[in-house]
Amino acid sequence: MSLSLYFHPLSSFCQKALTALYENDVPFTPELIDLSDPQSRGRLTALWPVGKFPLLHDVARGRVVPEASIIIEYLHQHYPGRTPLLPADADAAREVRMRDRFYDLYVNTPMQKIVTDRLRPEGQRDAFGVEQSRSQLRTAIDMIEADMPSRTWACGDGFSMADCAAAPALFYADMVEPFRTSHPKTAAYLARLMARPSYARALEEAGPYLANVPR
Ligand SMILES: N[C@@H](CCC(=O)N[C@@H](CS)C(=O)NCC(=O)O)C(=O)O
Repeated sequence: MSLSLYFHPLSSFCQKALTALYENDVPFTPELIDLSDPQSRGRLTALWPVGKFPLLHDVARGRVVPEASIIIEYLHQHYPGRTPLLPADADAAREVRMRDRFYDLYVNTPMQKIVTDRLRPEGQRDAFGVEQSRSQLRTAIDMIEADMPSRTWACGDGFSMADCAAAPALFYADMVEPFRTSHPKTAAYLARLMARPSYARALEEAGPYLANVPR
């Protein structure tokens, strides 16, 4: 098999890449990385010293592809399937990329800040940064709520890269800054994402690890 994905099932950015792979039934070898184990982490940093996952290794093409969005662009180009995760039309594709950035930068990133701060030792937490992230997350969720009534998926009727980004970002955002009661349209969108077989599979595989999310 040509493709290997270095990942952990609990990671939101890894779930984003997994959703894209599952959406088009792209075969790959799963390389599960435990970042707390130096040897396991070393398998990732040997290919990508930055040490962040997901990381795709295409052995046949001799390509190491980091960054979830870039992985999805790569899959779209070299391993296309029934769901075009980027539209052919350039304007529509730019809209997908914009919403993908929105979910990464203004939902996933602040959500991660809130979660990872809980892992810091007592006395080294960043209360100011966490409050900023909460505020950013609330603004983003308000924007999604205002936007969603007119759409099934992030950019309209077609499931795209932006939905791959939205699914794990919103799933974990709801754990740290619950919105299901206050933001019904966003909650309904998250329910659609969770019912989508590709994300449902990624979430099911994360199931055994979900208790490790710090609360
Ligand atoms: N910009 C990267 C972010 C990837 C990322 O932050 N991954 C997290 C897991 S969700 C990670 O590798 N964390 C490990 C670390 O920071 O040491 C992407 O879009 O793929």
